[in-house]
Amino acid sequence: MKNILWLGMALFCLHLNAQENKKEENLWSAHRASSHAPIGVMGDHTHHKGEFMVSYRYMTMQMQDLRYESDDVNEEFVYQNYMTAPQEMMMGMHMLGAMYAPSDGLTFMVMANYITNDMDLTMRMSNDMGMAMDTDFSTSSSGFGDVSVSALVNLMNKNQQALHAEFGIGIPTGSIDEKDETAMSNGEEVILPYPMQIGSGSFSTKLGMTYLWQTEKLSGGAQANAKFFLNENDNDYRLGNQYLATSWLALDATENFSFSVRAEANYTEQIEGNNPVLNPMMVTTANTSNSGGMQLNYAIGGNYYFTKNTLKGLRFAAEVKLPAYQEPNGVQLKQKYSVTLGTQYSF
Ligand SMILES: [Cu+2]
Repeated sequence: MKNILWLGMALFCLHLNAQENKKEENLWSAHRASSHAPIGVMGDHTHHKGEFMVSYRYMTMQMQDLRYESDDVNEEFVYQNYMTAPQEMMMGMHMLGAMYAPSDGLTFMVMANYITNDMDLTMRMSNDMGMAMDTDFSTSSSGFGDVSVSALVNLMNKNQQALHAEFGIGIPTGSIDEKDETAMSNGEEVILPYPMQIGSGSFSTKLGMTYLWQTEKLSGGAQANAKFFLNENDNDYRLGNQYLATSWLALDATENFSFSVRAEANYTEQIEGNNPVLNPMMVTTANTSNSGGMQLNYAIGGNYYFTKNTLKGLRFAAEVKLPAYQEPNGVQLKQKYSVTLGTQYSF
Protein backbone atom coordinates (compact mmCIF):
# COMPACT_ATOMS: atom_id res chain seq x y z
CA MET A 1 0.00 0.00 0.00
CA LYS A 2 2.81 2.33 1.03
CA ASN A 3 4.66 1.52 -2.21
CA ILE A 4 1.64 2.30 -4.33
CA LEU A 5 1.26 5.62 -2.55
CA TRP A 6 4.90 6.49 -3.23
CA LEU A 7 4.52 5.45 -6.83
CA GLY A 8 1.40 7.55 -7.12
CA MET A 9 3.18 10.55 -5.66
CA ALA A 10 6.18 10.04 -7.91
CA LEU A 11 3.93 9.85 -11.00
CA PHE A 12 2.09 12.97 -9.87
CA CYS A 13 5.41 14.84 -9.48
CA LEU A 14 6.58 13.65 -12.89
CA HIS A 15 3.33 14.84 -14.37
CA LEU A 16 3.72 18.27 -12.75
CA ASN A 17 7.31 18.43 -13.97
CA ALA A 18 6.26 17.51 -17.50
CA GLN A 19 3.63 20.24 -17.44
CA GLU A 20 6.24 22.69 -16.23
CA ASN A 21 8.59 21.67 -19.06
CA LYS A 22 5.84 21.93 -21.60
CA LYS A 23 5.12 25.44 -20.35
CA GLU A 24 8.80 26.37 -20.79
CA GLU A 25 8.83 25.01 -24.34
CA ASN A 26 5.83 27.09 -25.19
CA LEU A 27 7.47 30.33 -24.10
CA TRP A 28 9.18 32.56 -26.60
CA SER A 29 12.91 31.76 -26.17
CA ALA A 30 15.47 34.52 -25.55
CA HIS A 31 18.44 32.19 -26.12
CA ARG A 32 18.64 31.88 -29.89
CA ALA A 33 20.74 33.89 -32.34
CA SER A 34 17.49 35.19 -33.81
CA SER A 35 16.02 36.10 -30.41
CA HIS A 36 17.25 39.62 -30.96
CA ALA A 37 15.80 41.49 -33.91
CA PRO A 38 18.13 42.74 -36.67
CA ILE A 39 20.55 45.24 -35.04
CA GLY A 40 18.88 48.22 -36.75
CA VAL A 41 15.75 47.69 -34.60
CA MET A 42 15.69 49.31 -31.13
CA GLY A 43 13.79 48.12 -28.07
CA ASP A 44 13.03 44.79 -29.74
CA HIS A 45 13.49 42.54 -26.72
CA THR A 46 13.08 42.46 -22.96
CA HIS A 47 15.09 40.68 -20.25
CA HIS A 48 14.45 38.28 -17.40
CA LYS A 49 14.49 39.47 -13.79
CA GLY A 50 17.96 40.56 -12.62
CA GLU A 51 19.56 40.49 -16.10
CA PHE A 52 21.78 43.30 -17.35
CA MET A 53 22.77 44.02 -20.94
CA VAL A 54 25.26 46.51 -22.35
CA SER A 55 25.42 47.29 -26.04
CA TYR A 56 27.41 49.30 -28.54
CA ARG A 57 26.29 50.11 -32.06
CA TYR A 58 27.91 52.05 -34.85
CA MET A 59 25.55 53.33 -37.50
CA THR A 60 26.61 55.13 -40.64
CA MET A 61 24.39 56.63 -43.33
CA GLN A 62 25.25 58.15 -46.68
CA MET A 63 23.11 60.65 -48.58
CA GLN A 64 23.74 61.85 -52.12
CA ASP A 65 21.84 63.21 -55.16
CA LEU A 66 18.74 65.34 -54.91
CA ARG A 67 15.07 64.54 -54.88
CA TYR A 68 12.07 66.83 -54.92
CA GLU A 69 9.10 64.91 -53.51
CA SER A 70 8.54 62.03 -55.97
CA ASP A 71 11.06 63.17 -58.62
CA ASP A 72 14.84 63.06 -58.94
CA VAL A 73 16.19 66.55 -59.63
CA ASN A 74 19.61 68.09 -60.28
CA GLU A 75 21.51 71.05 -58.81
CA GLU A 76 20.15 73.45 -61.48
CA PHE A 77 16.70 72.90 -59.98
CA VAL A 78 18.03 73.97 -56.59
CA TYR A 79 19.90 77.06 -57.91
CA GLN A 80 16.58 78.47 -59.21
CA ASN A 81 15.57 79.14 -55.60
CA TYR A 82 18.66 78.73 -53.45
CA MET A 83 22.24 79.93 -53.53
CA THR A 84 23.71 76.59 -52.33
CA ALA A 85 23.01 72.96 -53.14
CA PRO A 86 24.00 70.08 -50.84
CA GLN A 87 26.03 67.37 -52.62
CA GLU A 88 26.65 64.65 -50.09
CA MET A 89 26.17 63.95 -46.41
CA MET A 90 27.76 61.29 -44.21
CA MET A 91 26.36 60.69 -40.78
CA GLY A 92 27.96 58.49 -38.14
CA MET A 93 26.54 57.50 -34.79
CA HIS A 94 28.14 55.65 -31.89
CA MET A 95 25.35 54.34 -29.66
CA LEU A 96 25.85 53.07 -26.13
CA GLY A 97 22.99 51.26 -24.47
CA ALA A 98 22.25 49.59 -21.16
CA MET A 99 19.30 47.42 -20.18
CA TYR A 100 18.23 46.10 -16.80
CA ALA A 101 15.19 44.08 -15.79
CA PRO A 102 14.03 44.60 -12.16
CA SER A 103 11.31 41.98 -12.85
CA ASP A 104 10.27 39.57 -15.60
CA GLY A 105 7.58 41.99 -16.66
CA LEU A 106 9.63 45.18 -16.81
CA THR A 107 12.93 46.11 -18.51
CA PHE A 108 14.57 49.53 -18.40
CA MET A 109 16.68 50.77 -21.30
CA VAL A 110 18.98 53.82 -21.50
CA MET A 111 20.65 54.98 -24.71
CA ALA A 112 23.23 57.68 -25.34
CA ASN A 113 25.01 58.50 -28.57
CA TYR A 114 27.86 60.42 -30.15
CA ILE A 115 27.14 61.82 -33.60
CA THR A 116 29.37 63.03 -36.46
CA ASN A 117 27.97 64.87 -39.49
CA ASP A 118 29.86 65.85 -42.64
CA MET A 119 28.28 67.65 -45.56
CA ASP A 120 29.70 68.70 -48.93
CA LEU A 121 27.98 71.61 -50.68
CA THR A 122 28.34 73.82 -53.74
CA MET A 123 27.56 77.54 -53.79
CA ARG A 124 26.71 79.16 -57.13
CA MET A 125 27.30 82.86 -57.75
CA SER A 126 27.00 84.81 -60.97
CA ASN A 127 29.70 87.35 -61.89
CA ASP A 128 29.11 90.71 -63.63
CA MET A 129 29.05 88.97 -67.02
CA GLY A 130 26.32 86.60 -65.80
CA MET A 131 28.68 83.64 -65.71
CA ALA A 132 28.11 81.02 -63.04
CA MET A 133 30.93 80.47 -60.55
CA ASP A 134 30.69 77.40 -58.34
CA THR A 135 32.46 77.12 -55.01
CA ASP A 136 32.67 73.75 -53.27
CA PHE A 137 32.91 73.62 -49.50
CA SER A 138 32.32 71.28 -46.57
CA THR A 139 30.86 71.64 -43.11
CA SER A 140 31.01 69.27 -40.18
CA SER A 141 29.68 68.89 -36.65
CA SER A 142 30.02 66.35 -33.87
CA GLY A 143 29.04 65.80 -30.27
CA PHE A 144 26.94 63.84 -27.79
CA GLY A 145 23.29 63.61 -28.87
CA ASP A 146 20.04 63.35 -26.96
CA VAL A 147 19.66 60.66 -24.26
CA SER A 148 16.66 58.35 -24.15
CA VAL A 149 15.22 56.33 -21.26
CA SER A 150 12.57 53.70 -21.85
CA ALA A 151 10.47 51.20 -19.96
CA LEU A 152 9.63 48.00 -21.81
CA VAL A 153 6.56 46.25 -20.42
CA ASN A 154 5.79 42.61 -21.24
CA LEU A 155 2.17 42.08 -22.17
CA MET A 156 2.12 38.48 -23.36
CA ASN A 157 4.41 35.43 -23.67
CA LYS A 158 2.85 32.13 -24.72
CA ASN A 159 2.77 29.67 -27.62
CA GLN A 160 6.19 30.98 -28.73
CA GLN A 161 4.81 34.46 -29.15
CA ALA A 162 5.58 37.58 -27.13
CA LEU A 163 4.32 41.12 -27.05
CA HIS A 164 5.76 44.16 -25.26
CA ALA A 165 5.13 47.88 -25.15
CA GLU A 166 7.70 50.67 -24.95
CA PHE A 167 7.24 53.96 -23.10
CA GLY A 168 10.17 56.30 -23.51
CA ILE A 169 11.30 59.83 -22.93
CA GLY A 170 13.99 61.74 -24.80
CA ILE A 171 16.12 64.28 -22.95
CA PRO A 172 17.60 67.12 -25.05
CA THR A 173 21.26 66.78 -24.08
CA GLY A 174 22.52 67.25 -27.66
CA SER A 175 23.63 70.61 -29.06
CA ILE A 176 21.42 72.66 -31.40
CA ASP A 177 24.04 75.42 -31.72
CA GLU A 178 26.61 73.66 -33.91
CA LYS A 179 28.64 76.10 -36.00
CA ASP A 180 31.15 75.94 -38.83
CA GLU A 181 32.59 78.11 -41.59
CA THR A 182 30.71 78.16 -44.90
CA ALA A 183 31.54 79.54 -48.36
CA MET A 184 29.50 82.67 -47.60
CA SER A 185 30.52 83.29 -43.97
CA ASN A 186 33.86 85.07 -44.72
CA GLY A 187 35.88 82.89 -42.39
CA GLU A 188 33.43 83.28 -39.55
CA GLU A 189 31.75 80.31 -37.86
CA VAL A 190 28.00 80.49 -38.35
CA ILE A 191 25.13 78.34 -37.13
CA LEU A 192 24.60 75.24 -39.31
CA PRO A 193 21.26 74.18 -40.85
CA TYR A 194 18.85 71.72 -39.18
CA PRO A 195 20.24 68.36 -40.48
CA MET A 196 23.74 69.27 -39.21
CA GLN A 197 22.57 69.82 -35.61
CA ILE A 198 23.35 67.07 -33.10
CA GLY A 199 20.34 67.22 -30.78
CA SER A 200 16.65 68.04 -31.10
CA GLY A 201 16.58 70.66 -28.35
CA SER A 202 13.18 69.31 -27.26
CA PHE A 203 11.88 66.74 -24.81
CA SER A 204 10.17 63.85 -26.54
CA THR A 205 8.06 60.82 -25.77
CA LYS A 206 8.19 57.51 -27.54
CA LEU A 207 5.44 54.90 -27.67
CA GLY A 208 6.05 51.54 -29.26
CA MET A 209 4.71 48.02 -29.55
CA THR A 210 6.74 44.93 -30.53
CA TYR A 211 5.40 41.51 -31.42
CA LEU A 212 7.72 38.48 -31.65
CA TRP A 213 7.13 34.92 -32.80
CA GLN A 214 9.21 31.76 -33.21
CA THR A 215 9.02 28.35 -34.79
CA GLU A 216 11.74 25.71 -34.63
CA LYS A 217 13.97 27.30 -37.33
CA LEU A 218 12.40 30.68 -37.98
CA SER A 219 11.68 33.78 -35.94
CA GLY A 220 10.18 37.07 -36.78
CA GLY A 221 8.64 40.16 -35.42
CA ALA A 222 6.96 43.43 -36.09
CA GLN A 223 7.33 46.78 -34.40
CA ALA A 224 5.46 50.06 -34.64
CA ASN A 225 6.55 53.17 -32.79
CA ALA A 226 6.04 56.89 -32.72
CA LYS A 227 8.21 59.67 -31.32
CA PHE A 228 6.64 63.02 -30.45
CA PHE A 229 8.71 66.14 -29.82
CA LEU A 230 6.93 68.00 -27.07
CA ASN A 231 8.20 71.57 -26.95
CA GLU A 232 9.66 74.26 -29.17
CA ASN A 233 13.40 74.41 -28.51
CA ASP A 234 15.53 77.44 -27.54
CA ASN A 235 16.13 78.17 -31.25
CA ASP A 236 12.38 78.54 -31.95
CA TYR A 237 11.70 75.26 -33.75
CA ARG A 238 10.48 71.76 -33.01
CA LEU A 239 11.57 68.67 -35.00
CA GLY A 240 8.85 66.70 -36.82
CA ASN A 241 7.27 63.72 -35.09
CA GLN A 242 8.52 60.35 -36.31
CA TYR A 243 6.47 57.24 -37.11
CA LEU A 244 8.00 53.88 -37.89
CA ALA A 245 6.71 50.42 -38.77
CA THR A 246 8.98 47.47 -39.43
CA SER A 247 8.73 43.73 -39.81
CA TRP A 248 11.43 41.06 -40.04
CA LEU A 249 12.00 37.39 -40.62
CA ALA A 250 15.07 35.51 -39.38
CA LEU A 251 16.34 32.02 -40.07
CA ASP A 252 18.46 30.20 -37.47
CA ALA A 253 21.05 28.77 -39.85
CA THR A 254 23.12 27.22 -37.05
CA GLU A 255 22.85 27.24 -33.26
CA ASN A 256 24.87 30.48 -33.21
CA PHE A 257 24.08 32.27 -36.43
CA SER A 258 20.88 33.73 -37.83
CA PHE A 259 20.27 35.56 -41.06
CA SER A 260 17.54 38.19 -41.42
CA VAL A 261 15.51 40.17 -43.93
CA ARG A 262 13.51 43.23 -42.92
CA ALA A 263 11.17 45.81 -44.38
CA GLU A 264 10.63 49.26 -42.89
CA ALA A 265 8.36 52.23 -43.52
CA ASN A 266 8.98 55.53 -41.83
CA TYR A 267 7.41 58.94 -41.94
CA THR A 268 8.76 62.15 -40.40
CA GLU A 269 6.72 65.34 -40.18
CA GLN A 270 8.08 68.67 -41.26
CA ILE A 271 9.97 70.87 -38.75
CA GLU A 272 7.67 73.38 -37.06
CA GLY A 273 8.82 76.95 -36.54
CA ASN A 274 12.26 78.05 -37.68
CA ASN A 275 15.59 79.22 -36.34
CA PRO A 276 15.56 82.99 -37.10
CA VAL A 277 19.36 82.99 -37.50
CA LEU A 278 19.17 80.74 -40.60
CA ASN A 279 18.45 82.28 -44.00
CA PRO A 280 16.12 79.88 -45.86
CA MET A 281 17.22 81.27 -49.28
CA MET A 282 20.86 80.39 -48.67
CA VAL A 283 20.67 76.59 -48.78
CA THR A 284 17.87 73.99 -49.05
CA THR A 285 18.73 72.53 -45.63
CA ALA A 286 18.06 75.92 -43.94
CA ASN A 287 14.46 75.92 -45.18
CA THR A 288 12.10 73.87 -42.95
CA SER A 289 9.78 73.08 -45.88
CA ASN A 290 12.63 70.80 -47.01
CA SER A 291 12.39 68.55 -43.94
CA GLY A 292 10.70 65.27 -43.17
CA GLY A 293 9.05 62.90 -45.61
CA MET A 294 8.40 59.23 -46.09
CA GLN A 295 10.64 56.33 -46.87
CA LEU A 296 10.37 52.62 -47.55
CA ASN A 297 13.49 50.57 -46.82
CA TYR A 298 14.59 46.98 -46.89
CA ALA A 299 17.48 45.46 -44.99
CA ILE A 300 19.51 42.28 -44.69
CA GLY A 301 21.42 41.32 -41.59
CA GLY A 302 23.03 38.64 -39.45
CA ASN A 303 23.27 37.90 -35.72
CA TYR A 304 25.98 35.78 -34.09
CA TYR A 305 25.33 34.55 -30.57
CA PHE A 306 27.84 32.77 -28.31
CA THR A 307 26.03 30.04 -26.37
CA LYS A 308 28.96 28.39 -24.59
CA ASN A 309 32.03 28.98 -22.40
CA THR A 310 33.36 32.36 -21.33
CA LEU A 311 31.81 34.31 -24.20
CA LYS A 312 28.30 33.02 -23.42
CA GLY A 313 25.80 35.88 -23.68
CA LEU A 314 27.85 37.87 -26.20
CA ARG A 315 26.39 38.84 -29.56
CA PHE A 316 27.69 40.41 -32.75
CA ALA A 317 25.34 41.73 -35.39
CA ALA A 318 25.36 43.66 -38.64
CA GLU A 319 22.66 45.04 -40.89
CA VAL A 320 22.70 46.89 -44.22
CA LYS A 321 19.64 48.98 -45.06
CA LEU A 322 18.76 50.26 -48.52
CA PRO A 323 15.94 52.54 -49.63
CA ALA A 324 13.25 51.06 -51.87
CA TYR A 325 11.33 54.31 -52.24
CA GLN A 326 11.65 57.80 -50.80
CA GLU A 327 9.49 60.87 -50.99
CA PRO A 328 10.96 63.83 -49.09
CA ASN A 329 9.05 67.02 -48.31
CA GLY A 330 10.44 69.64 -50.67
CA VAL A 331 13.97 69.10 -52.01
CA GLN A 332 16.44 66.98 -50.04
CA LEU A 333 19.43 64.70 -50.48
CA LYS A 334 18.52 61.08 -51.18
CA GLN A 335 19.40 58.37 -48.70
CA LYS A 336 21.72 55.84 -50.32
CA TYR A 337 22.41 53.25 -47.64
CA SER A 338 22.90 52.79 -43.95
CA VAL A 339 24.95 50.18 -42.11
CA THR A 340 24.62 49.23 -38.44
CA LEU A 341 27.24 47.15 -36.63
CA GLY A 342 26.65 46.16 -33.04
CA THR A 343 27.72 44.09 -30.11
CA GLN A 344 25.64 43.19 -27.07
CA TYR A 345 26.51 41.41 -23.87
CA SER A 346 24.01 40.12 -21.31
CA PHE A 347 24.84 38.91 -17.81
CU1 LIG B 1 18.85 43.72 -24.08
